[in-house]
Amino acid sequence: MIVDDRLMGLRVDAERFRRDFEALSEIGATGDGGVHRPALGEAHLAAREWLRDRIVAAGLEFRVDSAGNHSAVLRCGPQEAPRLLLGSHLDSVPHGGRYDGALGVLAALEALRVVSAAGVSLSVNLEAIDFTDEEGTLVGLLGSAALAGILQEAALREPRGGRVVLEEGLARAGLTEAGLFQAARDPASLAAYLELHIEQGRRLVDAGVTIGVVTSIAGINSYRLDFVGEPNHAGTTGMEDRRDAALGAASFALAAREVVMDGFPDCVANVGDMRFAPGAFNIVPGRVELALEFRAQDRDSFEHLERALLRRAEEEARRFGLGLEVEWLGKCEPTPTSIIAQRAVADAAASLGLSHVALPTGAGHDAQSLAGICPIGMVFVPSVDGASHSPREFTRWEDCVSGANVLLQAALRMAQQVGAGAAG
Ligand code: HGY
Ligand code: MN
Ligand code: MN
Repeated sequence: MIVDDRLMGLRVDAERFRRDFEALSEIGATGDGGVHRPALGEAHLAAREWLRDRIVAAGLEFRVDSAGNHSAVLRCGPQEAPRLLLGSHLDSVPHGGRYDGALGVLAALEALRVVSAAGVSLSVNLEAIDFTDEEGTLVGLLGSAALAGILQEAALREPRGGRVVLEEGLARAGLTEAGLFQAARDPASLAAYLELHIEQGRRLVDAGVTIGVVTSIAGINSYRLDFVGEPNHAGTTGMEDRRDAALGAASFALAAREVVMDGFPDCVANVGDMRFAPGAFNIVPGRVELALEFRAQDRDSFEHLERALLRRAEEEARRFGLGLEVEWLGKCEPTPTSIIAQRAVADAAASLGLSHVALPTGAGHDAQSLAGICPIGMVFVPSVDGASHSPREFTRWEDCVSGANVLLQAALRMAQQVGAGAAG
């Protein structure tokens, strides 16, 4: 992939990029190096306001769609040319890290500023985007699914974060459920989507490699499992007479790990929350609501693991004389990235003299939503210790700058592909 010399020489302004990153990391900061910016909460909305100010200050066109996705647009191509999207998400998990999502949004903004300042013309227009609720505080991949036109009504009926949190968040942000379904883009208007993200694992750091060329993104499936027993007096009910919902939930959490370790070595399962009801020291739990999520890189394992886990939940409930209520909360399928995007990322890394390796990711990303309507690609940079979704999340700044330069150079290669009519 030859990119003309002027474009080959473009680099991000590392100091400006760093100033943005440090300023953004202060919004929702938890004081221990992390951030707490759950989607459409006060801190997240403040981060979006800050982003809007940076977009306007850069002289870029600011846009918000009816799913709340915030964008900067640079019209560096013909009026009717498709948009090449670069982006990620500003929302975080509760008490998460300051790199997850934020790094990709700021690198996208920086890429547009560099191309704008260079005054170059491309065969595409560029858009830097911050997607709403990537993390699933509300639904998960909400803004990107809305933009891709794949958001399902069912996903809003029993969202992962619960109806109340969703309704409050939409109201706080001035969004409506109906509006979510009006954010879909015409696939012909999108040239491709590229995202810079921290790896959130330890493959790159263990291998001493700077850039990850993402080949596939894990499928994620979520269920709420309610183990139903009988509340009773914790002091006067004999141990044999109890229908203790906690026993079923606890034994299932252990069993889920066993199912994966024994039969699905490339998959993961997580019991991320358990809510006890009535929930008091002196009451035998009558009900335990358990949050189950599991992930796989291929559809076959994804389907078999789902059946194996649900079957085991039934067995553990029966074992303790409990009922089981199963609520499916939605999924996104295992998603390969586009070969042309992988090539553009690898070529960009090589042109910058950066070590790089192809790898799958166990984390979910907005790119999954867009895979059905345009070519998608992801650039990873190393996570020290593999830590993420935690204040311990850390990536060396020089790796952040390298990743942003790879994103920029990969975008220029993809733009050229579109111009040559190859990125179909
Ligand atoms: O959960 C994930 O994999 C992503 O960080 N949203
Ligand atoms: Mn993320
Ligand atoms: Mn995340």
